[in-house]
Amino acid sequence: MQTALSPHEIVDARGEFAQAVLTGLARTPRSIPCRFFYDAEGSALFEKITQLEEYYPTRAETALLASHGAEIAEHVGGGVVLVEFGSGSARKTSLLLDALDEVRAYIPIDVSEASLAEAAARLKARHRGLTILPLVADFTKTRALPPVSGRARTLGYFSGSTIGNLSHSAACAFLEDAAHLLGPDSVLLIGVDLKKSLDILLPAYDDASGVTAAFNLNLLARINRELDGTFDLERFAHEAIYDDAAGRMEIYIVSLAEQEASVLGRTFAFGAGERIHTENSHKYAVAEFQALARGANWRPLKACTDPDPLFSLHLLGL
Ligand code: SAH
Ligand code: AVI
Repeated sequence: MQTALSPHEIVDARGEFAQAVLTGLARTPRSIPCRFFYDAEGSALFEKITQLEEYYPTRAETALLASHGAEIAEHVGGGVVLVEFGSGSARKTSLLLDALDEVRAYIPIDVSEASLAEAAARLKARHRGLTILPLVADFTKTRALPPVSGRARTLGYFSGSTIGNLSHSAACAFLEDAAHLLGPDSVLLIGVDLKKSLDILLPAYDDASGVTAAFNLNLLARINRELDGTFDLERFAHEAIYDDAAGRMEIYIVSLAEQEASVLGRTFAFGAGERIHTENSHKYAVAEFQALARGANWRPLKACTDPDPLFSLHLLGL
């Protein structure tokens, strides 16, 4: 198993982060792509989010996998290669691995090298004999998978409603690319968060103990650590709002005062109340997501939701 980045890749990754931050802070309105949340610290904070009382998606998807795993496995058949996009801690994946009959190989794809290494070690111990081929990569740009000997059907798994962090057009492009990556006859299982009341949504993205705020503000801390940033974290705050027309949660970092901060020697001025947009989290009704999938040439095979309903699991075929 090889997950360590080469020195060149480390320079490239830092260069990509630097470029995204410098261009994102220079544009109006300011924004930085949410995939940069996930350094080792950000991945650990996301893990804490998944355990919060207010953050229902992880609990709801886990319950759906526990109750529908056998049915999903029956649909998919035995001997598959399992490819997971944005695998993170891959805790839910164990439920899928338990349900599936004979998994030829498991290929987790994630930008967080720390998450991949930790998850691979845990799954290796928990699922003896499982071949794990981790890929440190951006799942929107992955065009080839590590080779697995012999022909096998591929099952893609995109959990946690991470697809909701993409715009509708980026989600559609992702689904089209995934069809090519996974190959003919593949199936795709996607966890998708549902539209719901603000009483539930807002606390899920602005919890009482401030873990989501720390997760969001870690982006500034990461800039300070990796890009010689001078952000004073005490003078910025977390903001989470729901945009009804767009059907999404929007996450911002708000400047609490008129101030300046520099990144790699470049200085940026912030007015009091000025925001940096750091994340969108789109919510989809079941039929809305099925229409998006059809638009990307995937056929909805099955969809299930929990009784509340809070969350959905979609099985798509080609
Ligand atoms: N699937 C897990 C983790 C969700 S958090 C769960 O449901 O709990 C989102 C994960 O996707 C993180 O591990 C993050 O590092 C990864 N990620 C985000 N954007 C990515 C991208 N563009 N390419 C690859 N991984 C990405
Ligand atoms: C990973 N992703 C699906 C999470 C979400 O719910 O959009 C990230 C997150 N942002 C704030 N809390 C959780």
